[in-house]
Amino acid sequence: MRKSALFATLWLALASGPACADGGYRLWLRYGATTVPANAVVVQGSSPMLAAAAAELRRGLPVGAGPVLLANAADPRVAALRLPVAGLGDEGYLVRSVTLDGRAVTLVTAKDDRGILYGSFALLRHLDSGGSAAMIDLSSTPTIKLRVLNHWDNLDGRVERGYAGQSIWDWWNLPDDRDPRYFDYARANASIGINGTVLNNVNAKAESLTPRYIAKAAALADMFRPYGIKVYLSARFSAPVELGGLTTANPKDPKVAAWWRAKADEIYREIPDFGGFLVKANSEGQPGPRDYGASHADGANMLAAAVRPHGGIVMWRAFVYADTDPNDRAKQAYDEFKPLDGQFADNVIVQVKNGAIDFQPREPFHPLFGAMPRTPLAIEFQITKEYLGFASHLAYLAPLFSETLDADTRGRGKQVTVAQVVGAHQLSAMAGVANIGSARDWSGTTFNQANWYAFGRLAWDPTLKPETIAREWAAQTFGADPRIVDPVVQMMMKSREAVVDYTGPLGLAHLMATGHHYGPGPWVSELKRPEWNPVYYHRADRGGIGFDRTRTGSNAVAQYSPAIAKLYADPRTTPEAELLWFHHLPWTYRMPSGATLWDAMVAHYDRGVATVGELRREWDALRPLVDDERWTKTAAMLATQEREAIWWRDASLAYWMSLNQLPLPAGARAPAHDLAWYKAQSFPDAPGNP
Ligand code: GCW
Repeated sequence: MRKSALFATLWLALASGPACADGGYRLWLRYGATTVPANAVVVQGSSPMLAAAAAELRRGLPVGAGPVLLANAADPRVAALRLPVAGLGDEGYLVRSVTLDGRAVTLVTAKDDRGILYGSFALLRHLDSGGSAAMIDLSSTPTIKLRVLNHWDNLDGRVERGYAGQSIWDWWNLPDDRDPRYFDYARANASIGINGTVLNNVNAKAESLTPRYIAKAAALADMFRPYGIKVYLSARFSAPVELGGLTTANPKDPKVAAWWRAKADEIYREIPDFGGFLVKANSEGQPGPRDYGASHADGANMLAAAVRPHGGIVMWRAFVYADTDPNDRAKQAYDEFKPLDGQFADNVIVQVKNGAIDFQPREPFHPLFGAMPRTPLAIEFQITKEYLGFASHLAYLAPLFSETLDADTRGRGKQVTVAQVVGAHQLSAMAGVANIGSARDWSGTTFNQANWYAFGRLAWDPTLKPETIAREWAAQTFGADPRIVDPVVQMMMKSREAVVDYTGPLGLAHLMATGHHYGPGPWVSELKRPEWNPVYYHRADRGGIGFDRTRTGSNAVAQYSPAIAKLYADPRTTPEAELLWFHHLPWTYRMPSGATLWDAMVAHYDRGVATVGELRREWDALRPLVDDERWTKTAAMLATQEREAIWWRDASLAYWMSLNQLPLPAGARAPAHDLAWYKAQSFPDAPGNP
């Protein structure tokens, strides 16, 4: 048996099976019970970060592995090896099997301690996902500089759109209680390259900027620092009024700017490496510069000036839309921000959601990507699944993330992907709305952990393939045995498309029930703001369905580059998956397959439900290979998902049929209840509601 195969077998025996059951607490870092001797890991130099890297290797290296040497690329012994380290950038690493002083060692090297930390985790990932312990040669530098989690955690412990328990931040008992869970949080994030975390909700309370809360944030920052993770805070724009007693928060008022400068100085005294502020302004009732007739750039630049002396940044969200604006909601952020291109200070990054509406199961890429060449744009994804079944549906999100990152912003011929737009500036960032909570397994089920994992991996390298990420996650999470990895990867890879199929196929979006966004509500039409109603988005009636965003409608297509706008302008050249996002079409419209639009829609709903049935059967077959706790919880979630997929299908079809008066295609099952029954369902206590 090869040495690596022996490791893998031993590893499997230790890492899987009921003896090691932990309810998923250890995430993908499921090291064996036996650790290598301390001298199997040698560190050249000393710093808290190097110590963290070495401790992780001692915790995680398979028995018999080593020796591993952690050393800076400038170390004379490393330099003498003439390794290809010149191309390594900040945080980049090289991990190589080398011979030093006649001895075989695994060298983890980099130009900075962060690189050594990430290289150590890369080595563990390599070994845990079945990689050989011999002839190791791993090297990578991240393309995106800031890889940041956004916690929508409120100070009272509730998490907006959180489905995995309460906030992991025990605000009340911080800063005294330094829960070991914070340390495991930092390890997990470092293992996938996440280097920043915004601790509080973008719907922010001014209190998070009071001395009491700054001290709490400082305690977390202290714990995260050895793992390379900076702390950021969401800032409420009106804080100078609420906390400072000023009569205005007008960014053009010198007293306001002075208040923020003093506040920034105060924060940096407690947290010297504080990352900066994240701001949701003039959006969904939040205060902002527009309240004073000032622009988003005025607001962002004023805050940026406050953190600039300390090296901080401002992440300013472009998620704005207003009921006073009669324009298509999908156009509003572009209309507001595009004219500001070039007006932002150089320590401001404008944070743009992946799509123009709101984290739907599928959206075309946001037209701002590619439209603001002089402004760094961060991309914001939602890791928590507000619109994809909360924590109880299996939806592996890497295909969704990659679909946007790989999208070409210019159209054929001159390819510039969204990922390239995001990576084009010195300041580059990818943000993910966290799905982490106090649940024992952090994310609500084991498979949700994969979305946290995939976010980090793609933020590090947006060109990684979703399947590659699924494979390495599955191997680390369940053991590197193809009998489990292959079927798990297969389940993951089809799961998101299934959710699209049973919630809103062919480019439909925003069809969910009110407030909590749980379950179907395509009929909802009575909410105060027009764009909060699903009927606003699907525009279905007797004759047809879909939102006309071409020249005859809102002309949102014109916000894309000419080549792309041209494709989207015609239903025949619009990708089928985005058809009804851009076009209002008759129910009888002929699809390329020859089927009518209506029949094709029903087929999608049916395929979605059928795929969830497959997921259940595939998971059932894996029972002997997964510990009871994780298997049982996932099986229960998949049963919920199947029930709810049927609910989504049936409720949606019952509603569409009430409009189009068309029969179901031959062989399609009638909805289980009438429309009135679906409309009467109510879930005031659904989790995650703000
Ligand atoms: O997705 C929507 C959510 C809100 C959220 C908002 C945002 C934090 O329904 O709960 O508020 O987006 O991104 O600001």
